[in-house]
Amino acid sequence: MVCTDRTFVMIKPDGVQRGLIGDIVSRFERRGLKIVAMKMLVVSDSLAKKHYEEHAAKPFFPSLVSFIKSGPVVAMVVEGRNAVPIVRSMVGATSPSNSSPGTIRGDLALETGRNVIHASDSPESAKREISLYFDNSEIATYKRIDEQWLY
Ligand code: RTP
Ligand code: MG
Repeated sequence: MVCTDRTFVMIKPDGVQRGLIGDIVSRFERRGLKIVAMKMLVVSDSLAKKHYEEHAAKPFFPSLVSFIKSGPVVAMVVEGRNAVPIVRSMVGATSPSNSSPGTIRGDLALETGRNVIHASDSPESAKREISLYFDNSEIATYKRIDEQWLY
């Protein structure tokens, strides 16, 4: 049975500037996850603050917000069974020094403040973050040719 669990993923400004978009998208595609929405944008101050509002009181909040606004990002909606935990496990730990090789941060990043990618940490966060970045009309419905072998 095809599944529609969805998560929100964003390649951060460092990932875009370092030319890592293709590598990162390819990992999700090869895993069997389906990209159902994707766009490049520069995040506004208000959107950055809303996105990371859970961290508003933390000392790193101002630098996190200014980093997220510092260049274009690639925002995506990724779909597939257990998409939220699977994508988090592919992303790795918040600190790249704790991220295993084979994860995106473990392969591609060195510092917590430059950790290449964001992914939702729960289905509730995914729903909230998807609606911050995408209208329903921007999310595609289609069948991937390998779906009958994935599920
Ligand atoms: P993200 O939300 O970006 O996917 O990262 P995460 O869930 O792995 O980590 P989270 O705790 O949500 O933190 C959000 C981002 O804030 C920066 N950060 N800096 N101690 C620090 O300096 C610190 N802690 C977190 C990181 O860029 C992290 O991804
Ligand atoms: Mg987080």
